Order: sequence, then C-alpha cells, then structure tokens
Amino acid sequence: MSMSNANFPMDPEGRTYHVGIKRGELANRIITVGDPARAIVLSRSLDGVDPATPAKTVPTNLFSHASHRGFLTVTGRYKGTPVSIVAIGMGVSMMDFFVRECRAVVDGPMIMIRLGSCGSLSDAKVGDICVPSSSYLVQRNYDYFADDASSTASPYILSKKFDADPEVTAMLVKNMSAQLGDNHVWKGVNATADSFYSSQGRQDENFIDNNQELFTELVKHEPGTLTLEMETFLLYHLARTSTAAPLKQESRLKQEATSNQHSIRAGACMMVFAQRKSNEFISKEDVVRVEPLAGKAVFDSLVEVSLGEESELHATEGS
Ligand code: R1P
Repeated sequence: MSMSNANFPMDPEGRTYHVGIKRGELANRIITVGDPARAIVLSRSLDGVDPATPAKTVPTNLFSHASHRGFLTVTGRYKGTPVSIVAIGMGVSMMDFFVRECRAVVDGPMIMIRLGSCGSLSDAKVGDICVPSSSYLVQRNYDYFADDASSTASPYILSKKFDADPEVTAMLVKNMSAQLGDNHVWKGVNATADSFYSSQGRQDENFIDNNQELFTELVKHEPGTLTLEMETFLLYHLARTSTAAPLKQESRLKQEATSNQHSIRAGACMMVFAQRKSNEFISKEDVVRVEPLAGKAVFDSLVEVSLGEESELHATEGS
C-alpha cells in the first residue's frame, strides 16, 4: 500500500493508515467496541438487516471494511439515522488510532460511545452495566522498576479525571435502565489501565509488579471508582482536547488547552465481565443475553443526541 504525507498518512484513495476508512464511509455517530465479533452482533440491530444473515457475518445490506491492522468498520442506519460501528481491538493506542483517524475523515460534530467489557471493583455484578461519568488513567511507573529508581517513586501513576459528555451519560443511564432494569445499571468513575495484568492489580508470579495494594490506592485516589478496563480514559481525554473545527498551524499554537469548544462528544458504558472482589467471571449465556440489549441502549442514545449539522454519508451499502 503506498501512502502519502508522513505526518498523517493516507493512501491515494484517502484511506487512513490503520483504521483504513475514507471520507463518506463513516457516520458522525459511532459506537466503538473492542471485539469484532461484538461489532457483528450489534450490526444485527441496524435497519433492514435480513434476520437469516449467518450469525458470524456482517449483514450484506451494510457497508463494511476490515483494515489490515484489525479494525472493522460497519456503517448503516439505526431508526433511519446513519451510524457506524467500529471494532478497535484493545488498549489506549488503538483508541488513539480510532478517534484521530475517524475524526480526520468526517465533517462536522461527532458522537462516539464505547460499549466495552470491564472488571468491577464495586458491588456491580457480572452482567451488570456501568456508565462512567469520568475516567482516569492507571499507568505502570516504569522508572520505579529501574535499577536506579528513586526511593520515593510509586509503582503506579494515577492521572486526573476527564469527564464524559453529561447529556450522553444521562441518556446511556436512561436507555440502559430501560433495557436491563435500574438495579443492573451503575454510575461512577472508570479507571483505564495500561495493562490487563499489572496495572489492573492481577497477581502474576512470573513478574515483579508491586501491585498488591493497587485496589486500595485506586479507591483512595477516587472513592467512586467502579470499573477497570483499557480504553475509555483516552476516548474522554481526546474528546476533551478535540478542537471545535480543524485548526491551521498558526492557530494551533495559540489554542488553549482549556477551550470548551469541542467537535467530539463522548460517552461509555461497560458490561461487567469480571467481578474483581468475588473473582467471578461472566458466563457465555450472559454475554449473549446482555450484549444486544446494551447495544440497543447505546444506539438509542447515539441517535437521540442532537449534533446540529452532520456530514452527508456516501457509504456504498453492502460493499
Ligand atoms: C481485555 O480483555 C479487554 O476487554 C475490555 C478491556 O478494556 C480490554 O480491551 O474491553 P473490550 O471488551 O471492549 O475489549
């Protein structure tokens, strides 16, 4: 594949380097998931899908594109409104590729909602849904493990919180409650970790992680900590640092980090797969039951939020 522009690589068709999408293929309203199989399950809730479509394939009436780096994009309509589903894999780097490359090929305001899975540090049970109004980052402090580490260093660094869009969060809570019942929906704060293992407090006898006290530290840092996963912080952070409109080089230098004009509105919700206090893990049957219901609640929220002016969608259906 030949690319031009080393600063923001695109191929001759205008496809981005990793997500592999081009202008006209993506809606302003996006649900992002980790697992491509989850994207396919959710695609069955879109308009006009033939129920006879085999379970593991994207319905043929929808646009879809699988990139060479493992991103899967599906675009169609939900209750008549254009929406996309993008499966991104795992971790904050993949979230960074997703948010920046999708932003680059869509005009106008956007809304991005993550539907993920998570570990619960609270009383939320496996199969319950958590809707975090903010998220912070848990990073392994690599310097702590260096031979010449400072004696005052901590093994994990906990960032400040970044907020979700409050209207999107309120809609997610309302729509999740409608699908699953109030007592299965939890509000609070998410912690995004840079590892599934060490910075989520998992004990691994093959490595020195110094994470035995991590849960206590997280709750001390932020008493409302509900969940641990690996992407949401970066979605909230990038929405908060998105500019109101593309900036020219000169105005980029002047842009205030505190500007409250942003082109991306973000929200997230997670299905509890792992109960970290009781050590319980979700059953396959519960995943099959909860995923489509949670997906409908996210689609309803995506299309209920007013975005003002949206770009025209040209995605060729079924390609
Ligand atoms: C780890 O197993 C993965 O599951 C969670 C974590 O954030 C991480 O990506 O989310 P997804 O279910 O969306 O992948």
